[in-house]
Amino acid sequence: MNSKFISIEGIEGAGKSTQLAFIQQYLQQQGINVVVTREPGGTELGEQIRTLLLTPREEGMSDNAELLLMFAARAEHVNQVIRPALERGDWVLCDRFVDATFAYQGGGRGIDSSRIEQIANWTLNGLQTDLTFLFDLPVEVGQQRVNARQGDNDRFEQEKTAFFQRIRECYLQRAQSEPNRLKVIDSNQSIEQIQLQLKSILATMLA
Ligand code: Z5A
Repeated sequence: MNSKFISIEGIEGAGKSTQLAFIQQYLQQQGINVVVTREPGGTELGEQIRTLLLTPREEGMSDNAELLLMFAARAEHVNQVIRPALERGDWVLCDRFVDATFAYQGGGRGIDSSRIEQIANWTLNGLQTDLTFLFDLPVEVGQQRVNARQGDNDRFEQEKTAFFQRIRECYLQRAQSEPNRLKVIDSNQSIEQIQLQLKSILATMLA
């Protein structure tokens, strides 16, 4: 079986982390070697950049600095982890990839998507996911789930509802324009119902 690159996306609280373990386990049961990783992060440098990006800072961070840090972490991640794994024939399961940048820095922050596209072309050299699960749910539901968790909010979680609305819309638009790659999962269902849907999409991919 040829290697495949799968990512999972969604607004905060959409249930990505919850379903990541399920997808990993399902693929492993099919005899597939899966490399599980995340963005921003996935390498030593990338994890340091993640801390810079997520830690709230009094002086703030410019939108361009945020965008370029996302791609700096991603360039390292692609070179050190994702491409080598795909070349070995492993599958890669990544918690967020470039769709997140279009949604958060594009939709959320308002950076022109053509600028993001330029940097993506330059740093990724054509790499794109084979399949992306978009966990979709109303922003208020995601926020309630996140608020019910313990711990401080990170720099993104401190943003207002309108920011996440724009992100959700941008994700859904991308899914509409690339329906074969981006599969929308209604995440306002039970964990078990979602898993049935995931299983059916993965089984089709494996067939
Ligand atoms: N970011 C960016 O701006 N640009 C980029 O290019 C990239 C990232 C790559 C970190 O991402 C931040 O980086 C992110 C976007 C930005 N900021 N935000 N927001 P992250 O993925 O590490 O962080 P996150 O989105 O904040 O993850 P999260 O809050 O952990 O969400 P989640 O993984 O989707 O949710 P979860 O932990 O699986 O579930 C949340 C809670 O809901 C939990 O208590 C679950 O038990 C519960 N849950 C899950 N599913 C259900 C269902 N079906 N019903 C009821 N309850 C559920």
